[in-house]
Amino acid sequence: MKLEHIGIAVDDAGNAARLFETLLGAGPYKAETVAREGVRTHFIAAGTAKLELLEALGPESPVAHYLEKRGPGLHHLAFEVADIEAQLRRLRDAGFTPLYDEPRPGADGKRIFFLHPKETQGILVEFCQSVPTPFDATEIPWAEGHLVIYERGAPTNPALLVLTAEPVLPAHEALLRRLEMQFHVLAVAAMEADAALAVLDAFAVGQVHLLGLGAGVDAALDLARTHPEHAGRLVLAGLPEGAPSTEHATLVVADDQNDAAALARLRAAPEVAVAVLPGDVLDLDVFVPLLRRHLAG
Ligand code: CMX
Repeated sequence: MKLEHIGIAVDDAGNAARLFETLLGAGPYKAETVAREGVRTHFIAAGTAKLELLEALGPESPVAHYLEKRGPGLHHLAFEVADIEAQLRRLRDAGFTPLYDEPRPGADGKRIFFLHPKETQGILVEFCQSVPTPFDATEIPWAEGHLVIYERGAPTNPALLVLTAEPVLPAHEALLRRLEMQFHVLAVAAMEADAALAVLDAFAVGQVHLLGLGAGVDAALDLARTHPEHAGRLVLAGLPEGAPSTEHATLVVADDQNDAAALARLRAAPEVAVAVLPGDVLDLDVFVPLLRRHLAG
């Protein structure tokens, strides 16, 4: 079980978004209307949890009642569980009265139910379970065939091009779901710089950060070297075969099985930082914060 988000009732979402942008350095990465709950939600990434700004859609919305009684403020805490039906049954058996008989669809691809604050120390508590939305793909013609591109996250976020040698899904689905909170992610299985350029063209993106995964690290480096004007900062999950770019701040994330001499050479290169993770390079709880920190500059 983990704290998934903190709901905050707001009377002016624009003002609240600006406030959190000032406080945290990042505003909402997506907005979504949940008509059944009478709210419009705005999600902000906040470390391992999210903030959910809640605007009332009309006077009958629970959030409108809340604002009327208490003004803007902490509205609820939401905990993610693996099996929401089991959680509802367990709490009912323990004597609680969940607000719904069955979990309902909520924002952000979740099924949710609530416990009334009178049963939970004055705090409205939500339980939720992710029902991930399917990934839509865009195909663009390329060479003899086509490229399959997965686009996630708000186009207003910094763009991040993910290059991988293997098909993007299902191997990297969990990673993309984490990255979409802060980035406009374009992910493609492509190994040539020209293919990557075709993707940028198709999505009308000028400059991107680059994330190379596995054999995709050399594709990322190749794009940075051949078209430096398109590349922002680089994250390479794996050791490149070629020399790193001398112009772009690059983070190489390697595992502790990698060749020590190759790591030492990379460490000595200008603009390159190296992180060595024990075991799995793509341990998301470690990898994603490292990537975010590096891309934030
Ligand atoms: N946190 C803490 N206390 C709250 C509260 C909240 N979010 N909402 C209401 N209360 C308190 C009120 O202050 C009031 O306290 P007092 O009796 O001491 O004055 C009491 O609970 C009853 O308030 P009410 O306005 O009469 O509210 P209701 O009992 O009619 O409804 C609730 C409260 C929790 C059942 C209703 O807000 C609800 O159904 N909430 C769940 C749905 C929801 O909030 N959806 C929006 C979010 C959706 C999403 O995240 O996707």
